Amino acid sequence: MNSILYIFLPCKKVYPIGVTYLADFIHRRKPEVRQRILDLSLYPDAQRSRAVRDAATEFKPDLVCFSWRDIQIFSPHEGDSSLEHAFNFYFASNPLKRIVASFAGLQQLYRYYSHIRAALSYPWLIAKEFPKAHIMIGGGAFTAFADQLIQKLPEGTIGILGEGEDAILKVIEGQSLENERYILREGKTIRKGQQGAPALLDALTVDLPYLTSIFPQYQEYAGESIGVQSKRGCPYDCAFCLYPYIEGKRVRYRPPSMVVKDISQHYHQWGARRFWFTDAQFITGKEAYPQCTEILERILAEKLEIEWSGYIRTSLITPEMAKLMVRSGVGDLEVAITSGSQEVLNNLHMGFKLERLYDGCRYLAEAGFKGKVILNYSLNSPKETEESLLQSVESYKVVAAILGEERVFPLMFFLGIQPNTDLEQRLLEEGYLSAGYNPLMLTPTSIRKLLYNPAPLNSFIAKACLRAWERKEGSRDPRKWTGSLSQAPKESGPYADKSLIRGIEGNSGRDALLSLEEILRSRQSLRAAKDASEKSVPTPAS
Ligand code: B12
Ligand code: SF4
Repeated sequence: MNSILYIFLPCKKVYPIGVTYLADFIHRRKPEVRQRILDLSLYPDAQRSRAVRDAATEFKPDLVCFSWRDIQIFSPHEGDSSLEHAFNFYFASNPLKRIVASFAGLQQLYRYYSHIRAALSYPWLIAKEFPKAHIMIGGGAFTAFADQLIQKLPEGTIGILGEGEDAILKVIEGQSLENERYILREGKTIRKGQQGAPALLDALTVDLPYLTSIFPQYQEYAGESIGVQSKRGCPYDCAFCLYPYIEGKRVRYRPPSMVVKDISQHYHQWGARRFWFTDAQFITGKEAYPQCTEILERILAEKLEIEWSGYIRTSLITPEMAKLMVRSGVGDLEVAITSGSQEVLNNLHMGFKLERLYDGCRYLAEAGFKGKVILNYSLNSPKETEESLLQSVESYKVVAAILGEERVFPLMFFLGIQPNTDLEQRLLEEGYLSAGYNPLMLTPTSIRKLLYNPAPLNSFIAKACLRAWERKEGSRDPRKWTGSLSQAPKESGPYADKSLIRGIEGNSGRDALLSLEEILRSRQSLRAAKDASEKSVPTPAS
């Protein structure tokens, strides 16, 4: 095989880092292979089929590699209006609101299914109109839902779970895929492979001039946050998280010099100033300190005036790391505190102590951190009680006291149940989910289950959220954004995940937590009053 066309399936605009790494890897091993990248997100819906057809006609690929990043539409967080509609539909006391929400929900369901149908139509277009081309597919969304999606793809499509470098190389060299995580449908039979030793990342660095030549749409990403991967794998076990399933538990590091070379090339050649470490976790543990430290030191030494972010375990930030982070341009951070109760955290196997998380925030504050912190709470996790909910409210107050209230934005990020996670397994065992359920099939009942917020705490958590969202509707937080948020052009939004901005702009998460506190306290006083009156009623024995 001598030519590969990579097609990044449409999603909200985000730099298609996965396909750039794949194309770069193949180019280093097989420079004679012609390659092209087509990013469908940059076309309006109606022009996408045509863009696929034109690219395939002109480029005549032997292999078409589809990259499917996102499927999720019903996001479990308040930055996405679907959560609000779902809560209104299930919990609003005003019937009119329920009706309005049901229409909005139907529209969203329609968009969700159309999005999946459209994404599937492009591999079918290739299979029908270019039958000689081989088809492969991979990416985060494909990995998450491979069992379901492979059934809907043309027969013979080679699906790859997780990283794809070695698998694509093997396909173009005509080698067996037995040691790769492939999935393939032959009629009604599904064949799967197990990955042998995962690739080491010691030689991975992007040849930017080459990439520029095969990705003519790159200019669209000039002002956007560019993804850079510094390691693969996460050793933790957080019950709801799919990342170790996608990337593996063993952490593989890229040499810091190569990571910073990537950043520096994008900085000097494309003018990029904002970067996102796409690692499942930037600081995976104490073993990662030398690599993380060297990356940040090199950013400083090369005088790269950038702003960067990524998923960071605040509990692992030391005073030295905090100083380096701030000096090298750390921007806004998203911190998954999840709960203010250590017991709830332990039950989810989160592997950190709240006290260490607070310490990390303290070190950041002492180092002069000026960004925003989005504090994700997954209220109503297993083992949640009224008391633990109050501890979550307290934990927000602690972080706000350390970093300053104007910097801390709690966000209600309910647990979304994902396939192949420990949480899914537990809920199947408990009978909350039924065996063989289809995670892509959304109905009012399944959405209610998959946005994990079970009884008995569900109704007043929903009430607190709805109360807060209602109050903030149309209103904007008067405070000016700082850090990355103020520097980006208005229409594109600064933070890499734009949907989250909606949640933090009105700081409705803070309101939701405070409303929850109010509701819980009034329940407590009602209970206390009831207990007191019961005690004061004379009984025959007294
Ligand atoms: C970093 C990250 C983000 C960052 C991105 C920042 C940036 N500027 O890039 C932020 C925080 C913004 C983000 C946001 C979201 N994300 Co995100 N994100 C990730 C994360 C952790 C890494 C993705 C990444 O870039 N990896 C590094 C690159 C190199 O890997 P890659 O792109 O996956 O490509 C490799 C393989 O997938 C494979 N591959 C890719 N394509 C192909 C094609 C072929 C043919 C083959 C063979 C292989 C192959 O090979 C590549 C190289 O090895 C993943 C989880 C994970 N650990 O993978 C989730 C993940 C991709 N995100 C996910 C989602 C849902 C989202 C959101 C939609 C969440 C939301 N509801 O708001 C948003 C919106 C994204 C958007 N389009 O704007 C889901 C997607 C699965 C799903 N349910 O659809 C994931 C898998 C997390 C999860 N829930 O499990 N995300
Ligand atoms: S939530 Fe973060 S630390 Fe936990 S397993 Fe997932 S990536 Fe790792």
